[in-house]
Amino acid sequence: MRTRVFSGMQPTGNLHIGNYLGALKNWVRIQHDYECIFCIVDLHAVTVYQDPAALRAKILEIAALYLAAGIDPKDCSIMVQSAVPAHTELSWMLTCVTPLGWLERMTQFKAKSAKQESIGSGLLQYPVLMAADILLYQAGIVPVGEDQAQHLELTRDIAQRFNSLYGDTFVVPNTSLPTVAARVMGLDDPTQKMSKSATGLNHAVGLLDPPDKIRKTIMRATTDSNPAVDIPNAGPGVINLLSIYQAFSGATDEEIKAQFTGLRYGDLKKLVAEMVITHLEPFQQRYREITADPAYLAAILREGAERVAPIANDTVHTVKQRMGLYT
Ligand code: ATP
Ligand code: LTN
Repeated sequence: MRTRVFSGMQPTGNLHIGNYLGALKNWVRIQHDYECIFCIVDLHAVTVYQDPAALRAKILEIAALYLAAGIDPKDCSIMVQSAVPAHTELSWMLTCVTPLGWLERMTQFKAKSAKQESIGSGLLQYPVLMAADILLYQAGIVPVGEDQAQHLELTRDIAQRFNSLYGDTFVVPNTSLPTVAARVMGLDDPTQKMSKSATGLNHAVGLLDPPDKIRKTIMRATTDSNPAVDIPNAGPGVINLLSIYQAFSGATDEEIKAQFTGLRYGDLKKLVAEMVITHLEPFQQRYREITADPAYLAAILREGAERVAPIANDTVHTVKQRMGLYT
């Protein structure tokens, strides 16, 4: 049996090049080597309030973006989390083996709860639901960006704790991070992770941004007070631009050093902008084609859910038996 891969994205905000380089690009790279499930995690999205009509539209947008990036629905399952009720069911069982202290320590919880006036308890439970997503399918590999590494460690801890309490039940998954651009930083502030919930005008390059907007955002990116690229002494803004270029181009560290050392920042930004635009143009073309056929998209999501539901239901059944629940 091929090792199973599971990963997902929240249908919130606009997907950006951080989501692409940190996660989506790697999904496409490994999709034929493993049995892959790529999820749109709408139940995670509602841990903070979402406008219902906007959420419904976003779910389809994310599915179309997965396909536009090159995910092959013949070989991979693309599915919406809430279409498979086993996610919520397993989440409860895992909640009961997860100490509160483990959840309160999560940096994403601390950061997101600091921004809200009133915190829904779903925000605290968020990583348990994520563990359920992964453990439900006995996934061995989870390709994500670096910001999710702590949640993956927690998933491993929850799996191990369940296994030691109730007997070997779950595969303990491994995290797979990209070697370049595992954490793309905000272009307006390279000390902050590029994030779809950030509001700054020049913060992110959206995957659906038109070329002019991409050029503008990158040309305005924060650098440092040096005039030109000097790699060992470059500040975080310059390093960020170089790694965006490297991840899109596939160049080695040596090639990047040779190409960019001594280049003025204005010229560096022009090259980065053109590299990003060259990659996003065909992607955006495919996106337009896919969204022109909503029935096709709906069929893919239905097939995805139908394909994975038996695996998920099987795991829930085993977990119930192990815990002594009524089956
Ligand atoms: P939000 O800011 O709304 O929490 P996000 O931009 O972090 O959203 P998610 O849906 O949480 O996006 O993440 C989807 C995937 O993209 C995850 O695998 C995550 O690790 C990855 N990712 C998100 N931001 C970045 C980034 N700046 N650099 C690299 N990978 C990222
Ligand atoms: N929390 C993740 C999204 C997510 C996920 C998952 C990623 C939910 N369930 C399971 C990998 C595996 C995020 O990127 N914010």
